[in-house]
Amino acid sequence: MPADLIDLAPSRRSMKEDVLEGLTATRKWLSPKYFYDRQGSALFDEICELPEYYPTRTEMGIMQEFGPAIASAMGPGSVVVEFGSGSSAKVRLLFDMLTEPRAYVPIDISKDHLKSAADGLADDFPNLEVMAICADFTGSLDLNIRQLIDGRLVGFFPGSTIGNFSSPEAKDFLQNTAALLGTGGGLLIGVDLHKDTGILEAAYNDAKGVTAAFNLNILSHINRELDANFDLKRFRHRAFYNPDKGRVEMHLVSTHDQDVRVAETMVPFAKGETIHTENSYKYSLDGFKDMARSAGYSPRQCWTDENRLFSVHFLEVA
Ligand code: AVJ
Repeated sequence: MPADLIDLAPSRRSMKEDVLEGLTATRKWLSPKYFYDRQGSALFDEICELPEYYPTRTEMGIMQEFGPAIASAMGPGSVVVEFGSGSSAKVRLLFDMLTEPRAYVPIDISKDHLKSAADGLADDFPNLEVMAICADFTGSLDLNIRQLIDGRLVGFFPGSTIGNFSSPEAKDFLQNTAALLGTGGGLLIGVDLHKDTGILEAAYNDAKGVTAAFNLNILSHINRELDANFDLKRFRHRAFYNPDKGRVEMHLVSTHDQDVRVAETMVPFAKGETIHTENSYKYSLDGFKDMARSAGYSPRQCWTDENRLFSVHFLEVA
């Protein structure tokens, strides 16, 4: 049976406003949410398989190793709400270990990808009610899931997607999810940890160039969606660790002086000027727990791999 889909996708107009705001700023930037068109979502799935990209494999290892403890923290009969579900690969691991999960509510901005992932999951778990929601989960989610489905709401936010947010944004996100999940609700969240710069920089500069293609694809997405004329051969991928900010930054560097048209606006680039496309913040275990507390959660348990590369936390709405 195909999954239900509720479409709250943001309009084209808001993408245009966002993109032009970023590209007309003194230091140009784009929101990483625009990486994820069909092609970008597929490239991200490819990144997750790369030997240099440790987060996916490490997080899945943690979930497998501590499966029984995670399942008992989440409890039986839960409604799993996934923020930024993508291909829904990790949640399969979760459904294999949970006791009688009641429903799955994947929320993602990429509609086609969301629909096919939700249908696949509904096929493979016939007892599970699947209700997909196409929406931008970075906004305050004006959604009453409890009205749609009953059961304990447990959020799932794997992959250290929270790393894309600055600390006020991360705190906002946690506050919004706590409100959405409600008293008694929980959140299982993957958080990437501080580590050696060499490991971090390799993870965002893979030898096959998949991360570079993923970064550049944001320009194709803008070309198609906003009738722009970026020449992808005139931009280059750059990623590095910024130790002062505790984050990996990705940029697109203009290799020439050039003018690019985006909708009706001409955007000038100097040679060497960059568009800042992503931040990926890294945390300490205590730093993350402190933030969770300040946002209205009680940290209950956390699990890591033996090299302390990555962490998975279970929080309860306080
Ligand atoms: C999905 C935001 C967790 O920051 O590691 C992977 C995205 N960017 N390679 C990350 C990403 C470049 C990823 N997150």
